[in-house]
Amino acid sequence: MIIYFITSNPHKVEEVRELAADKGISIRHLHYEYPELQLDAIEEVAIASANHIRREKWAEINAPFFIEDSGLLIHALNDFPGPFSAFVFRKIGNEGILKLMAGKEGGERRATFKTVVAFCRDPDAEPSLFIGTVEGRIADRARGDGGFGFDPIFEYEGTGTTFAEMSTEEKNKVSHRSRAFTKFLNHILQHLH
Ligand code: ITT
Repeated sequence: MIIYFITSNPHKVEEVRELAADKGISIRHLHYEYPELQLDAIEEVAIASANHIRREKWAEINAPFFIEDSGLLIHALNDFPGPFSAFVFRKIGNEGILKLMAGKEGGERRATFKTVVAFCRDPDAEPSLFIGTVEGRIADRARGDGGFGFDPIFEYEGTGTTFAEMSTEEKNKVSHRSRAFTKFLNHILQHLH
């Protein structure tokens, strides 16, 4: 069975391909920049995006597909940027986040990374969701050359290293994305493969 991953972000594809290969599932990437609505929760954005693609592009894709929406939730900022993560990253980047966190110490720097996978199996059904989170803290400064996005400022709570200081394989052992995709890929293996 062919399953399409619709995203404009090649880093996501690299991480997910490794996870899927480990389970013997092959993923086909379709590069498509869909309009992302600004809604209050990452889950709502994922559902709205999947439904938009289902309505507009099913005839073209004609196969099961998934998208995923991810975000960084900083507890001291009332879980900002959350569903606005892509916009905030584009506008102020990691340096801007570090400025917003100036003067915040210890537990005040706690943050959660979250991934919501929305899977559409057929053209008439609402998407199914698979969610993964990982806890960490916002580093005092950006560290590491790997990964993408907020990785240089997100310290994984288990080791204190940032995601950008890890290889893709190491990040995939603990990340929000790998936790969401492990649930999703197990679902595929059990029900569809
Ligand atoms: P899509 O086409 O899949 O939507 P995107 O890069 O816009 O690609 P998101 O909206 O899910 O993806 O991402 C929101 C922001 O969070 C964006 O700036 C990403 O770079 C960043 N991000 C997502 N996952 C991340 C991760 O694992 N590590 C660091 N930053 C991440």
